[in-house]
Amino acid sequence: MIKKYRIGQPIPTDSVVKEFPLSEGEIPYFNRNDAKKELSLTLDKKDKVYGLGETIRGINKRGWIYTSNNSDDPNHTEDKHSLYASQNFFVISSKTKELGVYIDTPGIITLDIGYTDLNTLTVSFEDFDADIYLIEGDSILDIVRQFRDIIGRSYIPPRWAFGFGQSRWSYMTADEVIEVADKYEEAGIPLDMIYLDIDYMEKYKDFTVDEASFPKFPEFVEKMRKRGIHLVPIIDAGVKMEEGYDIYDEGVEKGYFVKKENDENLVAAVWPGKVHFPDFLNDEARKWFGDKYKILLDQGIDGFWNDMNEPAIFYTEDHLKEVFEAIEDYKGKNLDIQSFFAFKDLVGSIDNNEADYKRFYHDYKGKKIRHDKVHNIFGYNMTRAAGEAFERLVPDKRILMFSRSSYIGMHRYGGVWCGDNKSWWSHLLLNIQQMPALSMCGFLYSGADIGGFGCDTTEDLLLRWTAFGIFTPLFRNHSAMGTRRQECYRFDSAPVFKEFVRLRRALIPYLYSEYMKAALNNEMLFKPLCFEYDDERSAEIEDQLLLGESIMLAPVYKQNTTGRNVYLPEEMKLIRFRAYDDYDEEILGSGDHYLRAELNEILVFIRKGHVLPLAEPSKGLGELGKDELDYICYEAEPESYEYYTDDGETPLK
Ligand code: MIG
Repeated sequence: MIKKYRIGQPIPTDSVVKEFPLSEGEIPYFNRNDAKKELSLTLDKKDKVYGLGETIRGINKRGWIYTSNNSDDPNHTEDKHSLYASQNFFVISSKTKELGVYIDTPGIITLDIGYTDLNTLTVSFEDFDADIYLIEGDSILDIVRQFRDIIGRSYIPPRWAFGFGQSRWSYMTADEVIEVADKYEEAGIPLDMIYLDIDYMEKYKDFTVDEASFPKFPEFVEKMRKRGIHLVPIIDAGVKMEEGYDIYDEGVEKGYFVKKENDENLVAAVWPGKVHFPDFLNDEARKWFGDKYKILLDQGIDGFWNDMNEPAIFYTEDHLKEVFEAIEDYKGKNLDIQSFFAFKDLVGSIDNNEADYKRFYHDYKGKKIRHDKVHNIFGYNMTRAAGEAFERLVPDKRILMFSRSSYIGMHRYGGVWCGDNKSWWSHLLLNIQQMPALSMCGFLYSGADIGGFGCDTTEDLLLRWTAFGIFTPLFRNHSAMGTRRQECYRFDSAPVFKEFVRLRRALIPYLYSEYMKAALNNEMLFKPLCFEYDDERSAEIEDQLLLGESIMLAPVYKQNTTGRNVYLPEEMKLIRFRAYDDYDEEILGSGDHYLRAELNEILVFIRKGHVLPLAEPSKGLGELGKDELDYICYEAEPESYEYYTDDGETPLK
């Protein structure tokens, strides 16, 4: 049962698609403090808190402060409070009750979940305006189902998007892209997409292609398609200021860019140099920007990733001017220690400066609204621009779409990648822990940069991360400029990567089927063990996941280990894969096990009464009937598996 309460006058986010009558009276469960703009409740010692989508830290969110304030911060360390997303849905779970809470506000909120006081959960608001949805149900899964029902169906990608993608910031030329494809081919590792990062563009101008480095682009796209590879270009939020660049000229003329108080367009700087930001919150501007995707669709492109849409700002012209003026003041003065630090802060906080988000306005639903009040729905609306455009422009085709910044509601238009992680073992664990929270919030087509984006990867980290990545819908190896190259063919373990990616291919019928069932029935794709098993041990397992109805995963995420401890809440069948057709199996009783997993092995646990369908890798990406599959069963018959398949291409009504 869902009840909707309202505090103040919330700015709508369009995240909830069902109409609800407002419940009157006090908000149950919570203490409301208008002076402090807070809602709080007491947690029982045993209560667990799950959700919040893409954040740092573990699966149970207790013991930290999370701030919903979409941020471009490439240091995803434990001390942070915000990443790129605001997904304000969580479930409080205990033996006696389950309560789902969705706090719908586009502004900044802070969730203190047992940080200040171990047993108090406090939500504080910058503006005390929000719709609060309280969801009661029999189980966490029931609550999630109800929640997902009111926010609308998750984005459905084309089936080919379940393939394997290689990315790098950046492949600079068409020749470099061809080389990647060639090397993968030589190594026998299947590759389905190559991502184009910002350098494919002409001077970082959205929807342009650099003629010199990517000549005859449509033909190139077609040539790669014939090899089975989709090129997936990046789109950035900022539009380069350059007269004669049609998108800039049109945006200026039609007034589609965000404006300052004095009605001038905001001038910020990102990769293209000076940019204006489209006002994605304005219906007309959103439609206009969305239509621009056609420029690349017409050249054969069928997938995109939207970046820098928090929005990331290197500097604004106005703030930079202020900084330079202040520096003038410092000049010639003898800097005492206080002023030295003030000076250092001044210069160090030019990018993504909070004050800059208060300098510009949106024309949103007929009102002029300052950006910081709607900050968290900016990236969402950029991706919505694309998603709505695809429905108009290519109604018969699914388009791959995922975004860096997100808010609930965006899950209807695309997935997310988890931003600029690092080549750290701890970030492999973070990836594992983010997946179920993303599932709760409807972001099913998601994944992290495999191998790590920042820092130099190591061969063993890339192996272990790929061994987990073969299970995430978005399966992409990506890394930053200046870091060690991490394409799989560069390592002695190329033959192992080959078997891993082939195993992924073999798993696609299962992954796709489970994905589609999750999308169509509002189920979670990745679940913590305790969402299905109610023993106390399961409640504390944060490094194993259930994936779909049939399997449990226990990835290895520590360096220099050839195995790990695995907890089984019930008897299961362990499949130790070395290749899709080379594995051994073993029945394991419930309880604790230390299990060997060498660098070339992937452990999959089949639940009792369940079935894992597999395809021959060469066929995995195609539309396959039930009788074309192999099955690994544990006390079940192949027939008992509910298999979903379709053409993988036609959008669902
Ligand atoms: O400021 O386009 O998260 O995936 O490679 C960095 C370059 C901008 C951030 C994205 C990353 C991408 C990079 N971008």
